[in-house]
Amino acid sequence: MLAGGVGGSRFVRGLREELRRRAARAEPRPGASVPPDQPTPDDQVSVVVNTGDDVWLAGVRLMPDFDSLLYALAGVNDAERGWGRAGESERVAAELREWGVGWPWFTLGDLDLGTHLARTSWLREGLTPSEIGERLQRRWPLGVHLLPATDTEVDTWVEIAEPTDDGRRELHFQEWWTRHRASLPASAFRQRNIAEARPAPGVVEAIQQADVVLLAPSNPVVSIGTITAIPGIADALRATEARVVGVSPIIGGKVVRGMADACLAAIGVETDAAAVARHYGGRANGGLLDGWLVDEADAAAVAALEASGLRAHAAPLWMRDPDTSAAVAGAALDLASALR
Ligand code: GDP
Ligand code: FO1
Ligand code: CA
Repeated sequence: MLAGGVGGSRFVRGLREELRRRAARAEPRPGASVPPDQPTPDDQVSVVVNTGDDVWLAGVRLMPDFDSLLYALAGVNDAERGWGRAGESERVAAELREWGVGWPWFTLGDLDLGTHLARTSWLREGLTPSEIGERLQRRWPLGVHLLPATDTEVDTWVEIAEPTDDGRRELHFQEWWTRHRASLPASAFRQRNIAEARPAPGVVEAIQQADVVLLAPSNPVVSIGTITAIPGIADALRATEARVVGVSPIIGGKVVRGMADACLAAIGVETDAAAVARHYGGRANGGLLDGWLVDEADAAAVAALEASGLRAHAAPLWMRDPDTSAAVAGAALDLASALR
């Protein structure tokens, strides 16, 4: 699976749940079934995680989407906020504000800072982000394997149409997204070092060896778009023998959560489930997708998508809880099976 933070977390948790249920159903012998609290084997699902949101701040390296997935799969996330740890405190952040270190509008929670300090310490010892990712996920039985998309720093910078009061035309994605809530019209997104970036070890192999590749209902521009901009990843998607199925993050012409519409507008793509599918493109025409899952509210788009050579299907796509999230993942797997 290719994934960003919030949409990615909900979908990955749904997929993990759906696979556990399918494994339990497939094992009819009493007493031998997979207990529901047992994780599926870690090598069954590989999640290729967006690294474009990553940033150096207050001397530490943040990997927000990786951490969102890590915390959500471990069950230690702040579900309401969508980022950071549950039961978080902010004593260090208050001190950093007093010192004028970091961004006053960006809070590094105390528990979360532990992760950033560990990561930064390991980076200084010479470990790569993907090696560090292995260490971080060893702490909890996640039931899936998380892989940063690349070990190269590819932080996303946003070119804004009008300069800021202090004359800047480019902001780090986190400043544009968090401080300005994506309200400054953007003219372009650029990932630093993207031309020199290489997929992290295991990423291309995971895509090549997959039974199914799923594009989570994540931000098509700054989450999925950053992953597929890493040289080698789009080629691996086009070449894999697996079916590639995407899940729409847009329902009824609106983003479900967040501000992805501001990102789509900047690259001239309508906030519309079918428009995002056309943006990804069909593999038959050099694009990325074999199949596209839309919400039932967008069922009218299915026929037109199919006429354009992409297999599409409508199913409920709101992920509110474990059941609805598992159902979305199940619908994506079913669509992939129907395409074989
Ligand atoms: P981020 O990194 O935190 O921005 O999260 P992602 O990139 O993984 O996903 C953001 C996208 O998830 C948004 O554009 C939302 O529209 C989408 N999303 C969030 N919740 C749902 C849901 O319940 N269903 C669907 N289909 N999409 C969702
Ligand atoms: N989002 C906010 O809206 N405000 C914050 O202060 C904030 C802090 C933060 C710290 C660590 C981290 O991993 C994520 C954090 N986020 C915060 C979320 C993050 O800015 C974005 O929502 C994602 O990068 C977009 O996916
Ligand atoms: Ca993100």
